[in-house]
Amino acid sequence: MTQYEHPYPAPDLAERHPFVPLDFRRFTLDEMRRRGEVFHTEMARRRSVRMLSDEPVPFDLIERAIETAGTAPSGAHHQPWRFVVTGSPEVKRRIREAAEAEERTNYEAGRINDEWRRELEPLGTDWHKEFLEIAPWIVVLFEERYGLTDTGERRHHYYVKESCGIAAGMFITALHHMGLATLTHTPSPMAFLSHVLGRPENERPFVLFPVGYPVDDCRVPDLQRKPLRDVMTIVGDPPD
Ligand code: IYR
Repeated sequence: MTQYEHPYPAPDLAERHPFVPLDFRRFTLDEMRRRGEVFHTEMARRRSVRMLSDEPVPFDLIERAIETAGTAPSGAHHQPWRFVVTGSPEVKRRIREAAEAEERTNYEAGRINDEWRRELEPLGTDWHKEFLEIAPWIVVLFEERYGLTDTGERRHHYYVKESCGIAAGMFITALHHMGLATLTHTPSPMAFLSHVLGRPENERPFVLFPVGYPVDDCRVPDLQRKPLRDVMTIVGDPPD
C-alpha cells in the first residue's frame, strides 16, 4: 500500500470536514483497453450539427445531460454554472432574431475579417441561424461570474471559465452518448441572451447549444482530427 506522509484531509481539518469512502470501479487491463477503445470510437463519431430537425426530444433527456454536465469539477467546488433551457417557440424565435441580427453584422458589416471569413468557408456558415427555431430545445450555459449568498452578499467564484468549459464538454459528451446532436454556438456578442432569457446580473452567457436530432441525410463538413502525434508530446522517461 502506498504510504502518504501527508494524507488528505490534513489531520487538523478532518474533524470539521470528514471525508467519505471513494466509490471507484476498477477493471482488468483488458477491460480498460476495451472501454477506452469503445468510448473513443463513439466520441470520434461526434460532430457539430447545424442541420437539426424539428423532431421532438423528451425533456428528461435534456435533464439527464445537464445533470451529467453538473458532475464537472469546478474551482473550490462552487459549480459556477446555470443551464437555461427553452423549448418555447416564442423564446426560440426571439433568440434567432437577435442572433441573426448580430451575426449579420459579423458577416456583412465586416466584424469578421477576410482571413477569418476564409477560415469559416469549409464550415459553410453564414448569418442565417434557422436551427435556433427549428431545434426542439435551446440550452444556454451561463457562467456565474460570482455567487450570491442567501443574504445577497457576493461570493467569489474561482476558475469560472475553466469550470464552465469542462461542464460544456461533458454536456456535449452526454448528449452524444444518448444519441442526440448539438452545436457549440457562440452568437457574438451574446449579451442579448441575458435579456431574452431574463437572467440576473451575476450570470453571463457562455455557450448556446441547440439540441435535437440531425435531419435525415444530414451532411457535415469533411473535417479531419489531428492525429495523436500532433496533439501529444511526451517529456522524460516513463514511470517504472
Ligand atoms: N459566430 C459565427 C461565426 C463563427 C465563428 C467561428 I471561430 C466558428 O467556428 C463558426 C462560426 C457563426 O456562428 O456563424
